[in-house]
Amino acid sequence: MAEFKNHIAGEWVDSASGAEFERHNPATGELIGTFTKSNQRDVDAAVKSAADAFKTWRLYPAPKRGEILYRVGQLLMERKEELARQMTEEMGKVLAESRGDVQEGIDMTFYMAGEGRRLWGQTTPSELPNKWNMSVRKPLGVVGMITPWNFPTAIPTWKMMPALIAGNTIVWKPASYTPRQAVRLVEILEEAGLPAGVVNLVLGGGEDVGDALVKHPDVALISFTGSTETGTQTSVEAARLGKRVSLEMGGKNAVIVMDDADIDLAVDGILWSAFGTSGQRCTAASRVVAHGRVADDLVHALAQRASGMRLGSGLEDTTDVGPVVSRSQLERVHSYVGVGRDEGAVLVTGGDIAADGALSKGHFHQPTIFHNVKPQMRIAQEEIFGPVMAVIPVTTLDEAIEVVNGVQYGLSASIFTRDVNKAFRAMQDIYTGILYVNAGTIGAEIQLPFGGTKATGNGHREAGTAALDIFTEWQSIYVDYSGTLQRAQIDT
Ligand code: UN1
Repeated sequence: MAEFKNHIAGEWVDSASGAEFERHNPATGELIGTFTKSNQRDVDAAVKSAADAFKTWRLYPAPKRGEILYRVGQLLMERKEELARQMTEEMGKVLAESRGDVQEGIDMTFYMAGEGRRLWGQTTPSELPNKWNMSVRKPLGVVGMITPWNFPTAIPTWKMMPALIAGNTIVWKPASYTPRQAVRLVEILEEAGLPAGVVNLVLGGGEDVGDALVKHPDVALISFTGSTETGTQTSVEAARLGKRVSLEMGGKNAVIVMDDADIDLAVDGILWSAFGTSGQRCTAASRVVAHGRVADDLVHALAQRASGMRLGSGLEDTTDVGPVVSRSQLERVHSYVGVGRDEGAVLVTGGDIAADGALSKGHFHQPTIFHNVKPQMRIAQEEIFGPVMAVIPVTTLDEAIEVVNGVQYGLSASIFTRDVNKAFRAMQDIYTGILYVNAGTIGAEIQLPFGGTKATGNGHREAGTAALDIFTEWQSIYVDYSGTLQRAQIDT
């Protein structure tokens, strides 16, 4: 029997097939645990449980739903350190960043708990006498959540908390690289008093579980974070069933460094954005668009610092960069070094898989920087999702903005400049969902909308109150208390 199980209708249960999968620590190869491996039958049971729970949860007063979420936030706070350590063991990022991930989950949980006492609609005047007009937010029903491994606590809370506060119920398929962290969050929900069946957890792979969830006719909405390829497929499948889909997908985020920038600050911001989480954030900076007058000096400073970064287990205080999540991801990341070389970019630091001593047990890649990259090269166009960065020299701000916008994605971008006019030009002309001035591309806060343009998303935004637009439908209500038939647009 698997150590970690599904959670359906308030019970921890093995999958219908009894199959299992394992997860290993990406830094050491040690076994994290055995997990039940689900298929369509488990999804069917979980959707049924969520649909049953919806009948009562939707009528539970929203402030009371909020009280449960406050308790969830409290438990997350109490267990922050333990959760962060387990996260680092499971997916590799350094401990300080895992703490940040849990903190982001705490912030989102408290933020949405507060929405339980708002969830505002509108009241408007009516064009007719003795008539009342208002709009209210309604839940959709059963929400299917498909979440990634790079933010195993934060991203699930971005979806779960707004969905719950609005009165939806959930079937959740977490990434199969981070199932333990998902189990931990569901344990906390249960402890906080969330009624049985309101959140159901189904562990397993995308082909078995994700696909069944997307195709299930009783799932009203799919909220997905992952690759553009899978997201697009999800959208096509869901369209056939007329279900709502919210997608957060790839990025190819760029930092502009102008010739008037504070270069030391830019170096700090770029390294943090490119190599934090081993480059495995959707918001990671994988392109630096540098003004020609400062490009060489900037690259020199970046290379010097990057080559001194220490690889290792994220649990060690001395580690700057942890492993990437898996062997296949390591191979994929490394293949881009070959691509960059073949395209004629100049490799200035890194470029290799790191396997000295204890590193041989894990999936480590050196922080890697290419210089003199052309905007159309594959390493400047495709999402690598690892510690590989491309520096593209340009001569003007116009050219820099054109390069930033010249990719299929549009999540995050940043500009380092001391010239307020250039900063405002960038804010006006860069077409991304998130933009930073004099900071890197990562570190979005939970109270503003999160998401991107073009192939990064499909128009929805998570976080902030914008998230409520994903997880609710508007109902417009007209109450006529005149006692006579009043005809709108006719009797006015
Ligand atoms: C992600 O990589 O998918 O803005 C999320 C950031 C974090 C969230 C990243 N707050 O970098």
